[in-house]
Amino acid sequence: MITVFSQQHLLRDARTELSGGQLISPHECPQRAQMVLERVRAVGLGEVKAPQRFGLEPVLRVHDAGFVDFLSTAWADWVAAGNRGEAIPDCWPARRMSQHRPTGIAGRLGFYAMAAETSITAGSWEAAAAAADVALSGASLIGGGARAAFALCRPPGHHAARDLFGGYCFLNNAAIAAQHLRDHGAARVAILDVDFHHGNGTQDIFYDRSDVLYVSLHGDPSEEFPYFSGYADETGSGAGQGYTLNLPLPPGTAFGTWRSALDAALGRIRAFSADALVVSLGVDTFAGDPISSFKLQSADFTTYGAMIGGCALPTLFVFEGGYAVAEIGVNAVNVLNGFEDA
Ligand code: Q9C
Ligand code: ZN
Repeated sequence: MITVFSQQHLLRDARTELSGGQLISPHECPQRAQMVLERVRAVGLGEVKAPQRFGLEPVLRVHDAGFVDFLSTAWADWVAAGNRGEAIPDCWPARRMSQHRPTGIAGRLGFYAMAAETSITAGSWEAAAAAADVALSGASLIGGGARAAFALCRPPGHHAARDLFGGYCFLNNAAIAAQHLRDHGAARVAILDVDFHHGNGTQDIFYDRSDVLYVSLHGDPSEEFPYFSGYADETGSGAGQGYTLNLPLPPGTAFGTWRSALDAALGRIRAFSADALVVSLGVDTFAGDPISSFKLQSADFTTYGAMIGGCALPTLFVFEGGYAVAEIGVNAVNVLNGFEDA
């Protein structure tokens, strides 16, 4: 399968991540994508192509214009306001507070953030925009008849909602790709999110729609980030009722339990009779992941790739999380090899 990849991801290289009361070196680092690219080449997965440029129009099909404007100017505004460190929000529109959008940069940071670990830096916007182009290029390969494609993008996207960034995400690459498929002939698109974390952003974007099914396996939010989204009773609203399926799993879940949940997820996807499948491919379910608590082994990624291949749908893999950097390439590419051998 073709891999779409842009060197522009290197522009997202923050110095800080707020973690455990300290500013640490971010888990979501440039080396992640380089390791996956290296493995794609080592196993001869297929051609590696640069993305086409799509501009903002397909991004604005999914994201709020004020939010996109904020992301594209936040770093300049933060520096102009005299701040010396990276841009980190420190105040939110919490319960019973006003939902007015502030004018100053510190207020707008809190207004558009869903978490505080995703420092905004010089180049973050440019990298996020390139990641969306990578996902869109992958979508257009699928739309053009390819059986599968791999959008090797970073920063990741599934925590980014219509007007929220955080969880290492700025633009929702998978949602932008799914909407692009809808806008170019696919009547029904299924999204399968296998990242360890719940994709609150993707769920939110499609929550009231029946044309895009969202199905996620993830760490139970009562214990795991993003804490306030991903519960089993979130099933969609209005026309979208029944078109969101959350399968939260307890910390420590190993492959036996996880694959049963994947079977249930794939059953729902088959019943939906989608025209295309978008997989939010996070490999932070790996036993060695430093911020997650599932227990998948590297060989399990091959096994579940084959299970996804069994759906026989045109499939776009969009890269999301995974922070065990030494094993990230093997784990991600094992899914793709398992898929192709199915
Ligand atoms: N102290 C993705 O996998 N919380 N995002 C980390 C570590 C944020 C994960 C807590 C995790 C975000 C795309
Ligand atoms: Zn994750």
